[in-house]
This record gives sequence, structure tokens and C-alpha cells, in this order.
Amino acid sequence: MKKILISLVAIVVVGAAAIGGTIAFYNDTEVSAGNVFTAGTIDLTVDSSGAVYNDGTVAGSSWDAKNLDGEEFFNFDDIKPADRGSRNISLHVGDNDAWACLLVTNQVNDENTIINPEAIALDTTSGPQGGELAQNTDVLVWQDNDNSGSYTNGDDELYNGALSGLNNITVSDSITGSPLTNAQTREIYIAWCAGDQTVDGANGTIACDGGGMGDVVQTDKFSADMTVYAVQVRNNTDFKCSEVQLPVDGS
Ligand SMILES: [Ca+2]
Ligand SMILES: [Ca+2]
Ligand SMILES: [Ca+2]
Ligand SMILES: [Ca+2]
Repeated sequence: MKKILISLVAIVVVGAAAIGGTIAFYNDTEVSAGNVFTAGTIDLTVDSSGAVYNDGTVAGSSWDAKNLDGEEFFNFDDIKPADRGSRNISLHVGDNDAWACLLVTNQVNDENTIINPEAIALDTTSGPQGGELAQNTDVLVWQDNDNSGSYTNGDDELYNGALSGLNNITVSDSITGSPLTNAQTREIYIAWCAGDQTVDGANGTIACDGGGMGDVVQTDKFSADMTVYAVQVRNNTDFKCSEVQLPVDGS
């Protein structure tokens, strides 16, 4: 009898082990909860440490980083030979790397009127693109890599030529420069000269000689829009500033 009882106990124990085995397999779980796709941003803002005109600071020409709202980079109504100036703009993007360009559009090189000195100087081209100011004004655009506030060796020359030749300026794209990042403000300067501008990166000087401007420029007026354009780097590895075309107003 005792032997039988022991056998029953053994059966019960084996049965319990079998039931427990179904919940004792090795297992593990890893949870990914609350999955979300949120669109990123390319949010460009621009600040300026100001503008200089004939060695004097232009009043009210600086502003903190913001979305531009009517700020003019340039507005001068009495340009004379050897007048000169510069404008700083600083570009900021958010946490997404961006390519950046300066786009100059809607250029009007207006003759305004042909006054007597112009006629004597044999100015015969008239109308909204018949002026001579843009081709007689020089412009240097540079990226101030060392934050010196001047054009020095090691800075990137983005454009150096006549105002009339300003179109799409590359700050950074797939061809040249490095992407704008959240960590780094990009300092851009635009220096101009009514006449011939000479640049010396070795000593950081920019000289302006108005001697070649001539009377054909009197009363002429140049106007243009300058757009700062930023676009995502990711999935956009072939981007070129030279190929950007802004939408036409009203389209
Ligand atoms: Ca003319
Ligand atoms: Ca510099
Ligand atoms: Ca003229
Ligand atoms: Ca004129």
C-alpha cells in the first residue's frame, strides 16, 4: 500500500511539472510605443549687425534674427562716384541642415531721365534697362569665415564683379561650400563701390575708386530684390543655387 501511495505522489508531481512547463519557456518583449511622424522644418531667419555708408553706420540698419518683414539691405538715393558701403546679413537655420543661396531678381537698371551732362557724355540708351549705374558699380559678396567683419584671407568670395552681373549667389550647395547647420550662424557681407572696387584679402582692405564712373550715370537708378533661400540638404544632394528659379509673383 505504501508503495502504491508513493507512486501516486510521483504521478502528481510529474503532472504539476508538465503544467508549469507551458509558462516557463524563455521569452522576452521589446516595446516601441507611441510612434509618430512629424514634419521637420527649414526655418530661415536673418539678422544684421548693420550697414555702413561712406564709413558711417547707417541708422537703424541692424536687427535681431527674424523673418524679414520689409527690411531693405540697401536704400541710397544720392549715389556719387567713390561712394561706398557694406551690409552684413547673418543666416540662421533650425535643426535641419540646409543649402543656402542669395537670389537677386527683378533687376531694373533705369535710365530715369537723360540730363544734360549725360547727353554731353554721349548717353543715348534710355528706358528702364538703359541706365549705366549697375555696370559702373562694383560689388563684393563674401562669407566672413573668421568673423573678423572684414574681407580677409580664408574668407569665401561669393561674388566679385559689377552690380549688373548679380544673379544667383551660392552660399552653399552641392558644388561649393558646406551646409548651414543649427550650430553655426553664416556671416555674409556685401560691399559695394560706385566705381572700381579693389579687394586685398591679405590686409583686409577694400578700396573704392570712382574715377571711371562718368557723367553717363547721373540720375540713373538700380533696383532689385534680394532673396535669401534655404532648402533641405537631406535627399537633395544635387542641389545647385545656379538652377533655382523663384516663383513669379502671382503664379
Ligand atoms: Ca543710358
Ligand atoms: Ca574675415
Ligand atoms: Ca545714364
Ligand atoms: Ca539718367
